[in-house]
Amino acid sequence: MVHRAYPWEEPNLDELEELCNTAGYEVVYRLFQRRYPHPEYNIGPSKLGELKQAVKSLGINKVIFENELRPLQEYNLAKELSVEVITRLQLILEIFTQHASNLEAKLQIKLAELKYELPRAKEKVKLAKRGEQPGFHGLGAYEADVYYEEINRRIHKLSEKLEEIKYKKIRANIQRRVEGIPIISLAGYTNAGKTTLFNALTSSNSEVSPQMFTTLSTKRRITRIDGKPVYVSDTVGFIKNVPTLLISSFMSTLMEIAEADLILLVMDAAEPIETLREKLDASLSILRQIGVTSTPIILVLNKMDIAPSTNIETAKRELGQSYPVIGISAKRGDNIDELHRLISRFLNSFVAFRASLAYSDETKRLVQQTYLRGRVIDLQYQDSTIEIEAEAPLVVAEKIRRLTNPSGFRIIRRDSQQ
Ligand SMILES: Nc1nc2c(ncn2[C@@H]2O[C@H](COP(=O)(O)OP(=O)(O)O)[C@@H](O)[C@H]2O)c(=O)[nH]1
Ligand SMILES: [Mg+2]
Repeated sequence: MVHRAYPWEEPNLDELEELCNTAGYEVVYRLFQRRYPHPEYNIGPSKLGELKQAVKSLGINKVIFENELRPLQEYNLAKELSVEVITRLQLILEIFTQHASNLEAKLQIKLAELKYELPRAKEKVKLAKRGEQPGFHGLGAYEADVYYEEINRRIHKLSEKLEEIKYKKIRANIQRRVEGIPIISLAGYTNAGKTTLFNALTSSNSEVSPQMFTTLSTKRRITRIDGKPVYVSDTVGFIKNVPTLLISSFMSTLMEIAEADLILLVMDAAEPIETLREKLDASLSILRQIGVTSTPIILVLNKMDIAPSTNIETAKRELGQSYPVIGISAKRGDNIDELHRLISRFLNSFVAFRASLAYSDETKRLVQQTYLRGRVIDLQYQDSTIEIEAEAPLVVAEKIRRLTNPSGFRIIRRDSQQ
């Protein structure tokens, strides 16, 4: 990994390493340099010498730059180092690709790749004509303008296709609802322990990072919680400072979280409490952006085995009012049974409630869900609200509670097991 920073910038190699691990790479060498970008190599020539040495002696097969590189720099580096050189942006694209679970996300990622390539296309072809290098294979056979036009044409085609599939996506969603198996999504920052928890919950033994290829296994498995089938889905981690070009593909890769019946927001409780607070705020804001307005959320404070107990206590005190909070160690299996019970309570218990809901599409959907999955006792359309009395699974009732203001929701009876 390489980070060439301006004199006023701080090293960002720790974060880059987390991303490398998530993508399935093992990091064996770090290089940091403060200087203005060198026109030919980005890093300075003497640092290039050090890097070249390291690539040889450690048998490195890919070099990842924190910085964006111009095609000329990318070409020169690949030529000097004889290995592929990619940037943070391309690394993030690899992570998205591993996690893209639906057609729309896959196309969004392809689109981002092409948009990244377009302004670089002509120069890359010209460079490739000087001789093939890692990352520049085959390009030399093109004419620069032809290659550019080809990419441009594919961008337009993809954009059209993305419009088309919006409708299909809605149908797929309905199909799953009919199937009626609830989905639990694991959300949270990279490195929080989502994959470890995914494995603990589905008790499978697929590898977890930092080993290679963690993320290549299936991201959604069916398992049983309290005897009933549920889908558990290991989603792409939240990433700090996603490059603007990648926002759409990031959002659509995350979109499967919005389909969930229950979200486990996994936090690394071993981090300083300030970081925890910041990441939690950022996580909730990302969830809102992808349309999670009413889905129930359980806060899972992971790495309890190494976290200061004050962190867990503080989080429980500060957040216990708004969310169920549970401390676990996914790695050691501590409190996993507790978590099972908590999940089961959300998925399997029924509550009877009265609620007063403002008219909206979301309201309509929730009333429909209450009809499908619960029992509506009384329903009245008022001028500006729908008054509903019903019995429904806690996940549905919780959605309704989160849509109403505190005075508009009242539980009549809870824990009537079905
Ligand atoms: N000490 C400790 N480490 C953990 C725990 N859960 C996960 N880890 C480690 O944290 C790192 C990231 O875990 P991973 O599941 O890949 O995180 P993800 O990026 O959220 O999927 C790995 O090195 C795990 O072994 C835990 O409960 N305790
Ligand atoms: Mg993971």
